[in-house]
Amino acid sequence: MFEFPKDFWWGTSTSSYQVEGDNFYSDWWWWEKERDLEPSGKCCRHYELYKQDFDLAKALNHNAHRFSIEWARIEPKKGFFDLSQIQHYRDVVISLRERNLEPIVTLNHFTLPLWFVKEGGWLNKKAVDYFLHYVERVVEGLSFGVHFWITINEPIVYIYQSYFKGIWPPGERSFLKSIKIYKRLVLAHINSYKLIHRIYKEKNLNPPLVSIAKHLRGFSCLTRNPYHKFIFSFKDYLFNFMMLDDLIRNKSLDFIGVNYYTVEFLPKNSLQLKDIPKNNLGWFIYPEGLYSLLLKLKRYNLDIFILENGISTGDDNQRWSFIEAHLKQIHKAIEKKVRVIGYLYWSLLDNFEWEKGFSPRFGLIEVDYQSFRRTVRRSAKNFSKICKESKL
Ligand code: IFM
Repeated sequence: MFEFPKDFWWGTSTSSYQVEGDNFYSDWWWWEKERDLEPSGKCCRHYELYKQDFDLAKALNHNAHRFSIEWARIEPKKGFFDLSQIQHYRDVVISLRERNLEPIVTLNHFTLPLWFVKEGGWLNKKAVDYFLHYVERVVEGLSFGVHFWITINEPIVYIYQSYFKGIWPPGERSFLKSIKIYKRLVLAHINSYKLIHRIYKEKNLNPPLVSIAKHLRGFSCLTRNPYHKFIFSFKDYLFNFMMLDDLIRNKSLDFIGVNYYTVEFLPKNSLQLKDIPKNNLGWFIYPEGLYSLLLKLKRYNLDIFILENGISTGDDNQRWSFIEAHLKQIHKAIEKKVRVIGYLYWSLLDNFEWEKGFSPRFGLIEVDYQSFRRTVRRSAKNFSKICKESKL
């Protein structure tokens, strides 16, 4: 029996662009056409169907839900803030609260308003100011019901895909620009952190808890080869810990938000790898990697919130084993006094997986993209038992 703390947060994560539909003013809407990708279109129609989706989350015994705000809806044109959209997200927060689901709100989950990107995106010297104007409006509007804020989702993944590999908008491939963006995102986070805390203070609200969602990837070296070891410890630092160190040095994290999916092995042709299972996107399934990372995070002496962990698979039994195995590793870490406070599965619904379109199926709930009908998967029902009793 694996018992989790009584006040543990249990639930799922989503992001606006990946579920809402019709995000006309976002950079991705333009990018899909630019690169001839599968269009996100109506997506899961979650923008209209969110109450029905939250009913399902409540029925599945969740007590928390992470979602993101689409900046391009709030500010579709530079300097024009659409109050009806702020009202929409206020209603989302109210709906979650009515169902006893703790809202965990992400301010930026990869997508940006097209006007911002056309003005140079994060490379523009005024980018951080633009972001802060948006953050201020949203936090002013939603502070009444939100305690947990995530400023930026997976900043290093964003930099890698958008400025290094060039497969996400704006499609740049430049090491120098990647470094510039890194600095901008760090600044955007630190300033947002201060701004959010200031707004809560001015309103005499309890201090919020602010963090980022840090994608952590396991790096596991299967040889004693010192060159391999060096490469991996460097990658581990660059991808996993460099930004956390920067943000913690600047006292701008109230807890650590972790997204964990997979691990990289070296050497890539090792015979041992044939026994390690993969998801249907070819990512290794390696729950032990999460355990090692959690132990490494212990040095920061902060609470840790697993904000994403999930699998794309056509086999729902495999999804369930994935969840179970990761929860066991989290439990093991808690026994080692790592302060994990919650677990959110990615994702509540099947959704739009960026350049891969709709074929990956990450959801606890299946979405029929013709009828928009939702079907609760067996894994969701199994997970709901854990959420109810806080034990496995
Ligand atoms: O779908 C993404 C999400 O947007 C960010 N984290 C990883 C997920 C699965 O790839």
